[in-house]
Amino acid sequence: MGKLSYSEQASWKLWYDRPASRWEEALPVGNGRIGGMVFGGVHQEQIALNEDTLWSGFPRDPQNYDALRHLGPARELIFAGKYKDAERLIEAKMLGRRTESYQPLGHLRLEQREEESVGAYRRELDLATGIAVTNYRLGQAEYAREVLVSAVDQVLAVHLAALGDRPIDLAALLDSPLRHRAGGGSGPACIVMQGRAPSHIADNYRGDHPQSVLYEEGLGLTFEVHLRVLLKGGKAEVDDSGRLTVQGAKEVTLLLAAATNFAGYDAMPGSRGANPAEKCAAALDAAAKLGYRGLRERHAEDHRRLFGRVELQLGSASAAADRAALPTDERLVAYRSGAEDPALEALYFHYGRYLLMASSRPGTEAAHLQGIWNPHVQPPWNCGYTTNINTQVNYWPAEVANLSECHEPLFELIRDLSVTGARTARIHYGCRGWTAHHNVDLWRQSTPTDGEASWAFWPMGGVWLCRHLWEHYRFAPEEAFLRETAYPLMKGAAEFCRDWLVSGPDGRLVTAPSTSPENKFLTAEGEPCSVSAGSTMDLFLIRELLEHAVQAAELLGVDGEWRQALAETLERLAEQRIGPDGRLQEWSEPFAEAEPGHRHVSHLYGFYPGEAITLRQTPELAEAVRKTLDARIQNGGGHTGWSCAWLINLYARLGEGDTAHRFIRTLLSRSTYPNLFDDHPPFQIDGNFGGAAGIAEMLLQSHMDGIDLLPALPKSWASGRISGLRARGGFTVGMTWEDGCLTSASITSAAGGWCTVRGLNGLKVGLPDGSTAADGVRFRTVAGTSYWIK
Ligand code: FUC
Repeated sequence: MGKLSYSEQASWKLWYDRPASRWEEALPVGNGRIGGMVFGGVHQEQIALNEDTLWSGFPRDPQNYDALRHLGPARELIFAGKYKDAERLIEAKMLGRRTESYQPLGHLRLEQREEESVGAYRRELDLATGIAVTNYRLGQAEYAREVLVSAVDQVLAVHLAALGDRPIDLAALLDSPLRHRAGGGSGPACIVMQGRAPSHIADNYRGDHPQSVLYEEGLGLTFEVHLRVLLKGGKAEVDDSGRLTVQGAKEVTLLLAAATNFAGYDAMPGSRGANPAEKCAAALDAAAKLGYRGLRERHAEDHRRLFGRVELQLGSASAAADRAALPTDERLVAYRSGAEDPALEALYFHYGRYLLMASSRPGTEAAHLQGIWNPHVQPPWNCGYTTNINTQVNYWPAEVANLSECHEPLFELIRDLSVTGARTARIHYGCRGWTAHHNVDLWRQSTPTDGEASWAFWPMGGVWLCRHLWEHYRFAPEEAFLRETAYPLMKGAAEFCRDWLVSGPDGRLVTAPSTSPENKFLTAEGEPCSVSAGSTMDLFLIRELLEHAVQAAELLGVDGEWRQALAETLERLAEQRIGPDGRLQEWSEPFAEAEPGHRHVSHLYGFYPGEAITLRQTPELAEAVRKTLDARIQNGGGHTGWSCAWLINLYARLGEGDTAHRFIRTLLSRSTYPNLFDDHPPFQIDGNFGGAAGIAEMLLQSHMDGIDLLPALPKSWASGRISGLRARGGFTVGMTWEDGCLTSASITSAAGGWCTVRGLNGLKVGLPDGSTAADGVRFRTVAGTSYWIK
């Protein structure tokens, strides 16, 4: 990345003129594993901490050994049209236990002298460097405090410097809402906090209810947080309670390491040599040798390597600089009351990329409902992996927004689920292959949870997740990944689908019991019910996975007979239907919806993220999608953050840039906190990721056998430029546009192969032999070559 101009730098910052007064105003930092929420307080600073393996629970067997006995009877009830009875049977006999909860680690708290007045205050998060900075004046002295979490060196670092000759005096301490004790560590300048996570959380109230937080002896994870101080001048000491005081320093660096005794989803905590104390000490020893400057440099370089791949500017640079002069919370308020601010929308896109980098890096746990940031012992929805929409939305931007390696933790999760889910497939359903349901936790629970069938009974979680493996391969076509990682997992999930499908009354293959995530229809008696046969989403998911598995097997030249068997299953698989009202039916019957404005639009899966329906190849079905969307929205659909973000992506695929943009406005105005976190409500990070993916989808699509440039450009983004977006086939794309028209573009091929570009607006693709390719004309690319469009 070249040197940034001032306006560009400013447009990559969130900034505020006062400290955060609540968690949702604090600024997130993270390295995929350790997360911090920086409040930017002056006399009292707090950084809320997280570590991504700190969950309640321990490995146990969640299978319901009774479930299988009831599968046959449930199917009979469904095919006899007794849907409500089938639902009751499932809820009584075929479900499982709730998943565990992601836990907060605690706080690093800093205190500075209270007696002096504060001035010249500013706190910011620089997305381009991954550093949160708080500047302030206390009395006559100016202070600058920086916070970063290094992915290279696995520590959180706080650096405080005073300008002029004022010495720094401060106190630092660690605490946690979990059971813990803190005290001095080895050496005068160390604090160690040791604690335990609950062995089980029995209910997910919104808010903390201590009576359902269990600490059973010898069960549950333990954690350690170690803090070490490096000083320039002055002295430090720690008292028995673990309070560290620094006096008279010129510069202070606090290094914090955190770890748990997590030893894998399938091993008791502390086994396999997992030792959090050693891990923390090793990270701090190495970081202390580097010192703050060394750490900062290595962090900034690593951060820029990923973040700097994509640049987006919407609207003019001068307008962006004007808007960025306002504190981000005030800017959001102005936007909410109607101000045009394309640069804020671009900032939201960059923030989505930043958040993915900060919450999901190779070797870490995948990003869950809150990424890695969570202050609650009993978080909303356990802060888990909800795989009937939310977990997947988190990763929608991963490939297109050029953060392919941040996708990897999801693949590890899928790999684990293929193991636990093979038991569930066999024990719950008598099927081969593997399955996962709607909620997954650190322990890779693959069974249904307890609760209602409408959400808990959904054995399609693994099928949807497999789409991510195939997409990763399409964006970066590397055969080794396909052969070693993607294909075996896809094959197992496809194997489950084949066994799971049954012949319906008309002889076509359907799923039964089947639900359409979280929505209900009205039975003939007018009762809301979730269970029937062959929901549209199930059919889309299974068709897509089987087709991908066939293609993958062909590419790899393996499993000829099995491929044939899949092709036969595909022949017999039931199809989605258009209802009498012209909408895509959500269920196999044209049932009335119990909630016509439901937030899930599961039956549109085949349009986005799937591509069974496209504007060009199946225009009639695309029209049914449009009608379905219109009806949902008229009835209040899209009301949660992620649901609104899904609409952005769907309208982008419909080529309706202005409507997509209207939902960007809705997302930012209605579902966004001052720190730009998505407000589901409450905080849920999928809206951030889905929104970022939607912005990319408006500018570039590559799901229709070629690359579509600016397929859904709204009027409000009349001019702009982007570089570094990725397209399927291994291409990287840059574009500039003015007055709503493409003015130049470039396409770089990583893997060679054929390429077709559309949306050229009269421009041509220049080829190495001096000839050109026009809109929609296929040309062969050479790996490592860039093609200019002028
Ligand atoms: C599903 C969604 C909710 C929420 C929850 C975590 O249940 O329907 O809106 O996102 O997951």
